Amino acid sequence: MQDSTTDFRKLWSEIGVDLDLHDQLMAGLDRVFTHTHLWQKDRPASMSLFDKAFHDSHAGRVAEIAAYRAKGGKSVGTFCIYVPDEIALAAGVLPIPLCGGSGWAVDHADRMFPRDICPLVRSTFGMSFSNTCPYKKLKDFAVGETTCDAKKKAWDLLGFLSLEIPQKKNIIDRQLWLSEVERFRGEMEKLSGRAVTAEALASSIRLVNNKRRLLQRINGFRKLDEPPISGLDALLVSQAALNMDVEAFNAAAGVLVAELEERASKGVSAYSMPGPRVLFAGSPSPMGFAKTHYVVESSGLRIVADESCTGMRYFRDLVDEGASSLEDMISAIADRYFSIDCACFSPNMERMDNVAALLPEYRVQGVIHGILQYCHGYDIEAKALDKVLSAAGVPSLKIVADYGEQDEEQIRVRVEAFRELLAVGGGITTG
Ligand code: BJ8
Repeated sequence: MQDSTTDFRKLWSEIGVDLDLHDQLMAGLDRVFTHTHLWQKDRPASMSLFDKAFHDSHAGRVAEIAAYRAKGGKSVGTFCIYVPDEIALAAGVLPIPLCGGSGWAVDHADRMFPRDICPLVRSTFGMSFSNTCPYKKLKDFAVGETTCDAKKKAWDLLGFLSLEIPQKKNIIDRQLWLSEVERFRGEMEKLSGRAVTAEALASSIRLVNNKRRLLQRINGFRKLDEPPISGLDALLVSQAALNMDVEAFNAAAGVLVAELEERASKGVSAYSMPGPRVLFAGSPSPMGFAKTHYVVESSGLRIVADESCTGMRYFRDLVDEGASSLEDMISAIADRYFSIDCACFSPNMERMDNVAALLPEYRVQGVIHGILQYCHGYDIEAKALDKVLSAAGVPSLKIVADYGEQDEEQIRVRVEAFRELLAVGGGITTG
């Protein structure tokens, strides 16, 4: 243990990490993880693989990427699930999702960014500015995107490439998006010096599709009366899916699927108490942030589905594997990513339809709008979603949260009142 810890310190130091501040960051992440996840009884044994992935995100995974680069490989930092991993992988470039989930890092963004922007952006850049992000010097390139204002203005300041995500879904928007996907391919080829071939792209499409299929299977178990995996653990799996090497993730997810099958066949539940079934809808919860899930589930509700980018929005749709030419594969990738229903779209009717379909599928009794503070897209869109929910007789509760822990008990009071409302079959919205 001592040796491997020492090795990581050497590596962190070589890649410019501030060791003292990084120790503070890691202590904070460990403490929060223990608080939010390890109170649960009856977790699947194979969740230890994902607990390890959480801790490895600043250690083993960093060493893997450093080793890849030492052999001449390249990597690209990304901040959104619109960036097509399949293309980067086919060019031999490792994508590294860099969205921050650490509350500790948030204040470190203040020297460049205003305070009234979302904690995801502040945490990401707080880690970078404090030199506690081990990926800062391990990335050869960074690609942002024009989703929300906070992000697109950040890329301007930092000089990152920014993919233009259309804000509407008309034919002209799809054409624009296809040209942006092509531009991304060109950038990845330039970075690696390797052309994307049809063979390499077909293989990366299958690999990433398999990851999404495994996530679909894992989350499918949450439809059961007694889900064998909690919402908190399903979130951790989705967070790990974004950080781990794809093949390593698929192997770990396969082990978890086998265990969940067995637990399901024996009726083993992840929950020790009965509780209402709720859907979590809204902003993403990057690795390190699980406050809202923690408060909701430790208050006796069961999150049976996540409609977010750390949930279904990431794995619901696959790339069509039927194409054989490179051009058709790129087009299939553009289509798949264009179907993402982020709140940056206007109007965003696909999201309304997708949520409406989830209600009967997961037998949802209530919806938690999980909104990150200052995430105006999801915050305002909660109103439109509430119309859909009210038509279906499903009540909702909106929780706007930052990454701090100080408001947990205030949130708990509101969640417990919502649980009582669901217990008596109430049908009002408590935004
Ligand atoms: S596709 S949700 S990953 S943009 S939380 S930075 S939206 S203010 S992360 Fe996102 Fe892509 Fe959309 Fe998904 Fe802005 Fe909101 Fe902050 Fe956000």
